[in-house]
Amino acid sequence: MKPASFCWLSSAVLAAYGVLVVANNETEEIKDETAREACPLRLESRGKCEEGGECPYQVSLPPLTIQLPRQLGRIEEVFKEVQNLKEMVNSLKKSCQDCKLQADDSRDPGRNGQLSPSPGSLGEADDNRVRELESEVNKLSSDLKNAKEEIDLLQGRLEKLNLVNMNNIENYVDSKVANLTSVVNSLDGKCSSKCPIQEQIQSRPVQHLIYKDCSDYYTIGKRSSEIYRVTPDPKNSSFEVFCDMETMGGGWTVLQARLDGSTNFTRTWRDYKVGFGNLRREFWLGNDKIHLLTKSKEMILRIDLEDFNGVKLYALYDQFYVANEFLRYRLHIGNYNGTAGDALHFSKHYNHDLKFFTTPDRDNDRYPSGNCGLYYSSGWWFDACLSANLNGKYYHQKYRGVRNGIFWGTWPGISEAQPGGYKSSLKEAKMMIRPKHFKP
Ligand SMILES: *[C@@H]1O[C@H](CO)[C@@H](O)[C@H](O)[C@H]1NC(C)=O
Ligand SMILES: *[C@@H]1O[C@H](CO)[C@@H](O)[C@H](O)[C@H]1NC(C)=O
Ligand SMILES: *[C@@H]1O[C@H](CO)[C@@H](O)[C@H](O)[C@H]1NC(C)=O
Ligand SMILES: *[C@@H]1O[C@H](CO)[C@@H](O)[C@H](O)[C@H]1NC(C)=O
Ligand SMILES: *[C@@H]1O[C@H](CO)[C@@H](O)[C@H](O)[C@H]1NC(C)=O
Ligand SMILES: [Ca+2]
Repeated sequence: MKPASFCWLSSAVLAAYGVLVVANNETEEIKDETAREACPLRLESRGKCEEGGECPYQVSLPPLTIQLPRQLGRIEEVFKEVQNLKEMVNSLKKSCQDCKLQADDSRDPGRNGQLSPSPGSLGEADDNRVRELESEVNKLSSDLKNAKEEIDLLQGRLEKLNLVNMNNIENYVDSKVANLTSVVNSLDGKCSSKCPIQEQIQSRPVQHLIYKDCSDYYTIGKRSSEIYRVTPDPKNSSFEVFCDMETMGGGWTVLQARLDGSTNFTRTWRDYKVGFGNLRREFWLGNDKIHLLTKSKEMILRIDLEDFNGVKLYALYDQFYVANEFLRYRLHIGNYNGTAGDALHFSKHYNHDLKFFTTPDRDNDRYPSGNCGLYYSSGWWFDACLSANLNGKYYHQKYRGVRNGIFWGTWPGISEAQPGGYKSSLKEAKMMIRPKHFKP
């Protein structure tokens, strides 16, 4: 199943980006395990600059064959290669210009009587050739960039598709087991004193149950908001989470909570990966755990927010998925509903959907000249940079300077200028998820 999807993806990409010249037989190329890494462009220095003559560097570009590696993860390397090519062409251009200047310098009248072709015109020809090359490489580079973005997207979808299929079966088995437990639990209540064999039945199945998230605890009758142990992926470890069994019917697994500034959220990639804080107060559950929870079932996200005036609003997204670490915990978020406004899709330029996770020590954002995580003291799915940042600094009152507080860009009045340039931060924030098809 896996190889088939790979091939489908590869040929889809190859078909879509036919601009790239693919060597010989496409199908053979796809099967080829080893992606060629050699740089197809050769830049050769041919000794010293000839007097007033041609540029001593030679580029051999054709047949300009760029191979899309079979392993999609390698596309990034190819992209880098093309960047290198581009830089090489740039430096080539520079050295040709230098060469031309040198040539001009050495064109002293009477220095020697040799009749040489006008260096000026030759230099221009060189320039033109280089410019052509440059634009070709630029085009190639942007094609490849598009391909890369498309692949990232497809890869995310593919990952989910596979999981959906796999989880259909897992969910079916799990729901059967959950049903069994609830039956056992209800039996349990009925025959408390009699039934000598009852104790045997009582404890056994419960031990073997797998609770993937808080909604499973809700299903077996748990109604108190508490810490529970969940196992979203039976092949992976189990861990503790805080379950909200009250909001909108309950069954919510809480991913993040802010309420009093007791936990510092300016943290490293490693900290955001494994999680930090206190599950009963302020915490980040951890990106690996969030990934496991969101790949286990189709999840919806609820965000509850409160400001210092006691205004409480919420945002609901009908899909929420966080990719794995290899895909830099990319965020996938669905349609909005709620009262707080859709700050995660604020505008075309501020959109947190499909963005990678960035921390002060790991820059995956879309801001080219700096690290949004460092600037805004947070780990988040930064764009360039933000219209929402729920992991910002905790401020107990209004603050000035960089807007690095807990921020939701569609909060009523948030963008209105305040006297003295003060900004307000949110007082409480909470992010939690629940299976899409869960009915409390
Ligand atoms: C090219 O691919 C086709 C289809 O898979 C295959 O039948 C053919 O043998 C290949 N040709 C070469 C030269 O490898
Ligand atoms: C458990 O399964 C039985 C039989 O399939 C069904 O009648 C019952 O409603 C189920 N209970 C729950 C809690 O899903
Ligand atoms: C939070 O941690 C960061 C990084 O370790 C540190 O620079 C900052 O001072 C801490 N903030 C508080 C309020 O302790
Ligand atoms: C468990 O999940 C983590 C986080 O996604 C992953 O890195 C790890 O490889 C998984 N382990 C197993 C045994 O699947
Ligand atoms: C948003 O939620 C409300 C309340 O649950 C519901 O009535 C409404 O249809 C939803 N709107 C959309 C667009 O889903
Ligand atoms: Ca950056």
